[in-house]
Amino acid sequence: MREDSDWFKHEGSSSQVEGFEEARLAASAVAEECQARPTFTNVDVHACLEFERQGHVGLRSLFAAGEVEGLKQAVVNRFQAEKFKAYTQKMRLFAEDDDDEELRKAAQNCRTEEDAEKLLKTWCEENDAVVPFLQAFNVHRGSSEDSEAIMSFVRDNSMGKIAAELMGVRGTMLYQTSIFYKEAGHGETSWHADLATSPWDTNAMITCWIPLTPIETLDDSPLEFASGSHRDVALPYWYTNEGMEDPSGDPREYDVHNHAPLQLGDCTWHHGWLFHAAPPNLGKQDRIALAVSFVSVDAHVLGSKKLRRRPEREDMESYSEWIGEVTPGSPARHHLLPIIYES
Ligand SMILES: O=C(O)CCC(=O)C(=O)O
Ligand SMILES: [Fe+2]
Repeated sequence: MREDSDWFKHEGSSSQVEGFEEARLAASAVAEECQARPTFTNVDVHACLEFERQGHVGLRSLFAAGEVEGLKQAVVNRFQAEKFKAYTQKMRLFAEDDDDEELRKAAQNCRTEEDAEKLLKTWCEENDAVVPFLQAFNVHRGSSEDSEAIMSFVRDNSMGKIAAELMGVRGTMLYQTSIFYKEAGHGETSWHADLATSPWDTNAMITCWIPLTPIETLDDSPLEFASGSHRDVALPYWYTNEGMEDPSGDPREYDVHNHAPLQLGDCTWHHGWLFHAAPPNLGKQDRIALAVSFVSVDAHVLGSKKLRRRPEREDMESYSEWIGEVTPGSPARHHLLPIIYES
């Protein structure tokens, strides 16, 4: 045997041995310190890795079920208060998609919730359309008891910090809250990426989707995610909106994943560029969810120069109150975009 093949067994001098011992002690002190102060204080490192790779992660029992019951009550109350707006928002979108000036005017002239509901239902019947869901934005704003309960839920559960840890950013702003109210029989939520509808020039946006009714199976309309699509720069670069309509089909054939069953207290988090959708609500109950979206404190507001495209218009109501009061192309600072976590 050659002498140098035995190198790892050599005893070395006593000072070398002491050096190794010192290094070992130092390494174990670092390990202990890391255990005492882990980098990810709220989120397990595996969850961070899954989010990084797949663009989504399910966090089970993140919230206490009893607290979610309280949140549900506040959300339902806020939805009742915003229902008229939710009907007219849907009609505006249908009118835009179908270039239907008559519907746009009729929606504008509606004065009561009953009239708006009737107009939407009649239009859908006549046009063979199914309402996918009703949506109410920014239900955490305002000084009502219910808005304050929603805002407290976000803060008390350190949601801004969890968002920062999952995205790997130093801080987060609360961008929007959104109720998705899918009555029994309402249709599918089509494939989309949230950042395509938002006025942000960033990769750092995340949404926590909190089901407020139990989701047992696909029939209860959980979110479905095209795993890994948040990293697919080629998809939006080469394809038109129509070409990206179904990322689970040709040409991408993404793995489509959902996190059902989801109990009260469970939630899912998805990246702003991740394609996601939801099947129709075939269950017997209404399906209610609250989506809470965060962006990095360093996120820039989208400018208007040399853009390939502009944000799709679905979420315009959500940011119309502040978009004119921030500097395009700069980090966003506005009282309607509260910084809720900074390390
Ligand atoms: O609840 C839904 O059907 C859609 C939710 C969604 O798209 C979101 O939270 O980003
Ligand atoms: Fe979405």
